[in-house]
Amino acid sequence: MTSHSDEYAPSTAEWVRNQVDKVTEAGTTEAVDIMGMKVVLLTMRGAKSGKIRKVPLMRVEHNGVYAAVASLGGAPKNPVWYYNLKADPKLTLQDADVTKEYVAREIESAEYDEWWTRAVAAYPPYAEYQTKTSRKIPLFVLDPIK
Ligand code: F42
Repeated sequence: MTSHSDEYAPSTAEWVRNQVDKVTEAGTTEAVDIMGMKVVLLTMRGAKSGKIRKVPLMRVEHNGVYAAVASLGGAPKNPVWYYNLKADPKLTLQDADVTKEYVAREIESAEYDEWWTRAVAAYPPYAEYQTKTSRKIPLFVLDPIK
C-alpha cells in the first residue's frame, strides 16, 4: 500500500505547473485554455510516491461523465499519470469552479470508439496525435461518485 503523504508534488513540466498554478490562484479552470479549448484539472494519488499529483487535461464531458485522454501529444509512451489511475482510480476533477469526486475506469472497444469521437470533437488535435504513434491512446471514463 502506498504511504499517503498529502504533499503536492508539482509536474516536472513547467508549462503545466504554470497552468496548474493559474487555476489554483483563480479558483477556476476557466483561467486557462489550450488554443481556446477548455481544460479540466484532475487531482490524483502518485502510484509510487503516494503524493498528490495535479494533472490538467482537455475537457471531454457528456451528461456529467468525463473522459481522461492519455495522449501526451502522441508520444510513444503513456503519460505517467496513466499508471497513477490504474493503481488508484479515485480522483477529483475540477471543471470551472466545481470540484467533484470520480472513479476512473479504462475503456475499450465500442465504448472507446464512442468516447474517442467525443474527445476529438472537444479537441481535434487528438486525432492527429493518434496518427503519430502506434500506441493506442488510452481512454478512461470518469464516473461521478454518488
Ligand atoms: N496531457 C494529456 O495526456 N492529455 C491531455 O489532454 C492534456 C491536456 C492538457 C491541458 C493543459 C495542460 O496544462 C496540460 C495538459 N496535458 C495533457 C499535460 C498533462 O497535464 C501532463 O503534464 C502530461 O500528460 C504528462 O503527464 P505525466 O504524469 O507524465 O507528467 C510528468 C511530466 C510528471 O509530472 N512526471 C513526474 C516526474 O517526476 O517525472 C512523475 C509524475 C507522477 O505521477 N509520478 C508517480 C508518483 O508516484 O508520484 C509515479 C508513477 C509511476 O508509476 O512511476
